[in-house]
Amino acid sequence: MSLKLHVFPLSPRAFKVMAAANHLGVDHELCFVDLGKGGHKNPKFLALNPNGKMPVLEEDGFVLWEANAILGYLASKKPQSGLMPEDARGRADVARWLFWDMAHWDSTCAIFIFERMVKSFFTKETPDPAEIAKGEERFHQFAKVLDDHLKGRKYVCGDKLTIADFALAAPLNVQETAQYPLAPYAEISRWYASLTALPCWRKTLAAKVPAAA
Ligand SMILES: N[C@@H](CCC(=O)N[C@@H](CS)C(=O)NCC(=O)O)C(=O)O
Repeated sequence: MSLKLHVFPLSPRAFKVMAAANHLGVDHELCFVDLGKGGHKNPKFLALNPNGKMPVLEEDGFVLWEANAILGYLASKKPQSGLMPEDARGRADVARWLFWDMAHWDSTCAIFIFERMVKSFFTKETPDPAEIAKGEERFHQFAKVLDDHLKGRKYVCGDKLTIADFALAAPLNVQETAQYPLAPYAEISRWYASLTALPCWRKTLAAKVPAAA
């Protein structure tokens, strides 16, 4: 198969690209990057992404890293899907939320994921209360923006599902363990529940971890 996704599937950043590929019906092969065993630090992987981070897309010599860029590339393969709108304002709206994700949301969720999941998974360290406090302050700042925005909208960019939904909702898959302070944000919970009903979401959550590449 010519399109490969190099992923550590437990990560929301991997999930978003895997789920979008499944939703779009883009044929792909999953290549397991074992972060626990330094699979992102070996020369073969660093030749794909010198940042030493997954996910990475590889297709016939074309290599793309940054999950949200990968989302855009996958959507461009199936324009009829509407995951990336065709009009300029629609595209700008999606871009806005992808940039917002990278500027604010992803890194805020990552604090909880690192403190409450990565540490216990890899180093058995306990969460740092100062980091959690910083995460909570930032989470309330940005979750309120997203929650207010979702009022009256089915999806982040309106009535239609777009890659912005995949980008922003993926970290919520691990909400039970990450324990984001989500309780006040009913619109986010309503929107996230609608995404978990998508067949691609369920299929991707159930995906088995592939063998190491
Ligand atoms: N902005 C990048 C972040 C990628 C990233 O940080 N991936 C993490 C896992 S979620 C990783 O590979 N970390 C390995 C490391 O930093 O050592 C994206 O969205 O693709």
